[in-house]
Amino acid sequence: MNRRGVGIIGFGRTGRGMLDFLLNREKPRPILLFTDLPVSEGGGFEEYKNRGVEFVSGEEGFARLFTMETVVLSPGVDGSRKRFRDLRNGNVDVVSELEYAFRFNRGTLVGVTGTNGKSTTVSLIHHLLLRAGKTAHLAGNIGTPFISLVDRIEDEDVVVLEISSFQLEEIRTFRPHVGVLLNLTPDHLDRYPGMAEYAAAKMNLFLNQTPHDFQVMNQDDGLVREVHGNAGLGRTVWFSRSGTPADGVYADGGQIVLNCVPGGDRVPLDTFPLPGPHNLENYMAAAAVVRLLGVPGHLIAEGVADFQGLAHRMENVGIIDGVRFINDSKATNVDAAEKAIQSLDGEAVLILGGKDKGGEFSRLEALIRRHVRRVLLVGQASDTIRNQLSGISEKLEEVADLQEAVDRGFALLRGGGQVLLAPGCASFDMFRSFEHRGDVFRAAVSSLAHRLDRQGRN
Ligand code: UMA
Repeated sequence: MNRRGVGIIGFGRTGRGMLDFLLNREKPRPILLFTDLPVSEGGGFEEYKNRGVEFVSGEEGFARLFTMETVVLSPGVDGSRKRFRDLRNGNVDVVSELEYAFRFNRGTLVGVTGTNGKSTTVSLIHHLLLRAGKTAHLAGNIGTPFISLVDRIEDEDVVVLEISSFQLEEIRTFRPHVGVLLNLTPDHLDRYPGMAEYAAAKMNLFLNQTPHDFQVMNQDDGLVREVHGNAGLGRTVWFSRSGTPADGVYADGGQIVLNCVPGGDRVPLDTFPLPGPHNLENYMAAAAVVRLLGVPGHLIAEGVADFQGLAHRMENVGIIDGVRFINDSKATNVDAAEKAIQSLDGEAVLILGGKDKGGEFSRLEALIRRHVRRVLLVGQASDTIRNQLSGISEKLEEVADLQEAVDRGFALLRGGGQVLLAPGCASFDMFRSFEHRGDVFRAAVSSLAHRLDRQGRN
């Protein structure tokens, strides 16, 4: 069969990024956009149609994909489903957007994966590279698809990619010069049969590396150490909070030792503004990456000191009468919620819940006992969480929404403490995204402040 054209599955950020790239540059014919979900008017739909994109759906639409040379999957689309296997068996080149974009890339690639801390780490790497005077781009799971900026990348540029396991599922040639695996804990078990499959997808990051490439990995994470043997040919640079890996990166006497380059280097620990042990790991990984890319220790030290952190990650959204409200809406799995709780200091109320992803909330029981006065449950997963935390049922209370959670948390802690939103769940039961959930939480805190203000004045 004479195959022609490119098919794209999904009309989200990835699908639109692909369409823009193809229409502006490659102009293959035809361009098919397939989606399972109804495509609403707007969002560029009419414009794309007018520029020649064919929108298809249903079995008939899917059959058209068998005539395509390449089919690009959006990350939210599960490529292990039978119909995608059939496409592959029909000799269609089925790839992820990451793989597709890589084929046009000219810059040096840094790819960061792991269950948690990816966004903070890529943002810090990006910040440190810019502060050191390099031209650096930030893309991937953090929001902008790689394909949307690949055309702007010059030979000397560095591209820092946040990469999810979904994006690594359909990889052929994709090869980051520096790959980072931050940690591996249960997540997305609604998509993968088990941890082995999830970890295997993550390990694709290192699949095509050569001995000139680097694998920056967390030595303190048992599962990372276990899967490390499958990590291809790149040189491993371990980082560790507790050990002193040879030729690696570790903490020593208030500094981070960067022995990943000949002669080594050191950067201070105390100027790094983000709290908690997990952020120390993110810092170590980021410092290792930029040092490997030639940024000297003194410039890393300068850059770290003015790094702002990110919205929705342990973000302080306000203090009302001594009660601090912390937005960690990005804690979309149990492990991330656990890390957030570990960073708490003093009296606390925790808001948990949302759309369950198969997480094991029972793991949090001991930690909650120690650090949390009351857990407020919100959203679809409330019953599941209640069942899993039955040993501490006296600490659990259900609320209808985030406004009630904020008001109740404040009432419980009058006099001082912290209300932490670290849901341990996806946001899609009540919100468009974790950002939307965090914004609603921030607005609920402002609303409480206004109401109290008015009461105070009356
Ligand atoms: N669709 C189908 N069939 C499906 C699923 C989706 O047709 O079975 C279509 C629908 O038309 C839908 C569209 O696909 O509108 C959406 O595609 P998508 O879910 O892949 O979302 P994008 O808008 O393309 O965003 C994706 C990432 N989303 C997911 O991985 C679910 C974004 O990560 C990423 O920022 C963006 O690409 C740019 O690279 C978000 C995310 O939730 C933040 N990531 C997960 C996480 O961090 O836990 C992995």
